[in-house]
Amino acid sequence: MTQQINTGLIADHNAQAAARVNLDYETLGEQLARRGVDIAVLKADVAKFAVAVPSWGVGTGGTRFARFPGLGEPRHVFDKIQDCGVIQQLVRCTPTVSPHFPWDKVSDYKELRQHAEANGVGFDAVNSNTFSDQKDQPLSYKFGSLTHADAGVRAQAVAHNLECIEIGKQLGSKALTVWIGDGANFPGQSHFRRQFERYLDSNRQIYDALPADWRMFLEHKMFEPAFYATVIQDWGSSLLAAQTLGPKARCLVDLGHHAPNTNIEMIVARLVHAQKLAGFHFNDSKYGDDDLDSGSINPFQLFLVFNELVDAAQTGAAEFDPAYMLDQSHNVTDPIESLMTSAVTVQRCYAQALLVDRKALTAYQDSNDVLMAAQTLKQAFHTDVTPLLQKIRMDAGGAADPVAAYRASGYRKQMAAIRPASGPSSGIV
Ligand code: AFD
Ligand code: MN
Ligand code: MN
Repeated sequence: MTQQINTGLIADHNAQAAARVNLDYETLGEQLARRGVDIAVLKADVAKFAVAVPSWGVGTGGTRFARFPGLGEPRHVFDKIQDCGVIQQLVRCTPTVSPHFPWDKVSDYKELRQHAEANGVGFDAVNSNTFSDQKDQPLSYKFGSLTHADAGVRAQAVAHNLECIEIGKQLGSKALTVWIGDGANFPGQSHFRRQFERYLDSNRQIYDALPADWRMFLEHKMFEPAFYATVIQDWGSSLLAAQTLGPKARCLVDLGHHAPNTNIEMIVARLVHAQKLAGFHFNDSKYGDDDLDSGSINPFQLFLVFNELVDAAQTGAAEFDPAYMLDQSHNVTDPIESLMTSAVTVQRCYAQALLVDRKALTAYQDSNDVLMAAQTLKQAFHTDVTPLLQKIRMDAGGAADPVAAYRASGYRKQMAAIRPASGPSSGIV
């Protein structure tokens, strides 16, 4: 296996941190023992947690206004996979990459799979792209794709999704994520019901081509690029579509795809109830689809989402097997640093949610002790599980402090010398 970051450097970094981490871990263990929690059991559980990294996330993103490229950006999917390998090497909770097509198209997928294996990562859900036109594409998606009024455009969009499934099979994926930008920018532009029916009809053809052990993740998004109405704009439309299509279709929740202040954790609870929760695209936002680092704006919301997930797992909710992915765009930070930080943040929220005293919470809920119910959640949220996460990483060969080890490695500088600068470009969405 190719280890991009010198393993000796990580070992030295960890050796310097070991005494402090061990002491903090012991102290945390004592605190948790007083609450009836065995830290060793917690550690074993949290060590199993994994979140996928989006292949597009390791490149520098941009806004509608501009894209300011970073140093040593990946030139192609092989570079992207290598960067994802670095993330996994240091954080040890990101063993898979979610690729996006046609962006990540190659001529030899066996070679790509081997390259991923060599970099210590596998593949997660494949993502299709019918929200932008590609060079040499016969028909345009300007006015929609899977829901386009023209049957020819719909057929082209369906064919692209079928191709994604074929590629995914070769990469070892088990799911296809479908997000479309289709909708309308002006009242009257499209017929709401007919457009939704066309969505179902197109997706039916994709659904029918899914292998038996595959799932189809339907991702809703409130707005953008359609600013008046988006076909799958909310979890209601997504659920309706998933229920119409069948058991393999499920609803994917991207945290940035809701109106500000939406109670996302409650949407999660509803989707669990309906046995239709596909999984997540984690990111954070203040205003819209900001794609900021997970937990950077509202970590409590992320914790509350995990509170629902842990509750669902512990109560044995049916058909409950969510897929976890990051979906972020990094405009002003080093993407590798942001993705590592987010992966650890998501893992942290999972650990904190495991600390909720559920027996006590249920008793407080049933006796209408509102204040203590809220305090029970807060007690878990306020627990600093940093030493637990550090210990898990160090035991697995990762770094006590992934960002510090990454900076010390000089990886970005090395890449800047190999990978040519892409130069400033106009904005992307
Ligand atoms: C979109 C969605 C979706 C998509 C991505 C493309 O979040 O997951 O694949 O952006 O950049 O807003
Ligand atoms: Mn997303
Ligand atoms: Mn998004």
